[in-house]
Amino acid sequence: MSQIRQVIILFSICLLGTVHGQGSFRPPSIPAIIAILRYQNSPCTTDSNTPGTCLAQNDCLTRQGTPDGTCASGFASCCNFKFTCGGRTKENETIFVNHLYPKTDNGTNTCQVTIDKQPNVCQLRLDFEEFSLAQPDENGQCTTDSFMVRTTVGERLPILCGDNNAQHLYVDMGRGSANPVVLSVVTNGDMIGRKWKVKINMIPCNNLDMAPSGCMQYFRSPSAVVQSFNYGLPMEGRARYLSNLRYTACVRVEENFCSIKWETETLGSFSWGAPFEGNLTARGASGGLCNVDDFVGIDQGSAEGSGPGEDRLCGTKLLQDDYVISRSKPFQLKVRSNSDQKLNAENSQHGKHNIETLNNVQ
Ligand SMILES: [Ca+2]
Repeated sequence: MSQIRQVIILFSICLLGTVHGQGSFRPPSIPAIIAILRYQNSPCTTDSNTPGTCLAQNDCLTRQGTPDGTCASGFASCCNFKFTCGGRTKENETIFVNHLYPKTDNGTNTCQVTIDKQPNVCQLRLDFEEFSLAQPDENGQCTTDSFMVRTTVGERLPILCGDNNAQHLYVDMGRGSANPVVLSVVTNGDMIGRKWKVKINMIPCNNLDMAPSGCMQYFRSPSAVVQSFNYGLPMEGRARYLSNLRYTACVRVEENFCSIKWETETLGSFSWGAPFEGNLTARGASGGLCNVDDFVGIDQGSAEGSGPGEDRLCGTKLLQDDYVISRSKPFQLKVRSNSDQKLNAENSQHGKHNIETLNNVQ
């Protein structure tokens, strides 16, 4: 079979040589033949910066792909099999993009793809390499645009919108279930151009890469930046973060590490729920004071890293010095927001942005 394909590729190249050579037949050089035979069907990167397959141009078109850049030292096409609206896959590392990617899409549309479950796959990891949808409304809800994950097992995942570049999600696929996971992006109106590029990784059951149960986000390095969805600069009269959130971000506990320090990257990069204290010298609130609105949960959190600490933090600062130390394992950050964003919007709250570092404290 592969020999037949090689013959077809060589024939295609000869034909192209004839056309471009304006009638004078120029056989491909020996290095060209070697390059084509060596690289055909191998992975390449398209000009759109997505994974492609190296094929002779005619072969790419026959297989419903789009030639998008070159490979095999320029003798063949990097064939782009774009996975977009209406697609269905069971392949690892598939990349879901908007219809016109790398250009933006606008208008009203529903774009849906289906990921079939393989028997040995238990989780998906979705990496938002690019993600730009309309901002949430004044209630913090994704009413203009929304990104949804539908699954029949595990926790319900939040509906997302706004800017979420570099964010990720873990999706539970269950062990026995054969039900697929459906990703859908619903957009409304022509106000903005939308763009997304979501890498879909399939994680085998019992694999070390699996996120612990209940962790919708999982950070596996000793230091990482943990942002709320749609984190960004404050917007006057709008809350950037989403309402109705209930999820947990987890950090892997490294060997011999006893505590975790959650620290804001810059002063004022934490603003989550009442009280709305504009004075940065003021203390952030904790404990029962946070029950009235949105909060983040860190078990046994305190500035000293000792004692019972607090498990709920809120306001415009993390405790008194914008950091919290916790010795409670596993290392988790629970994120909660209610359905009422009126006061959050009036105070232009923008979310949370933490750098976490681990301390090797005995
Ligand atoms: Ca709220």
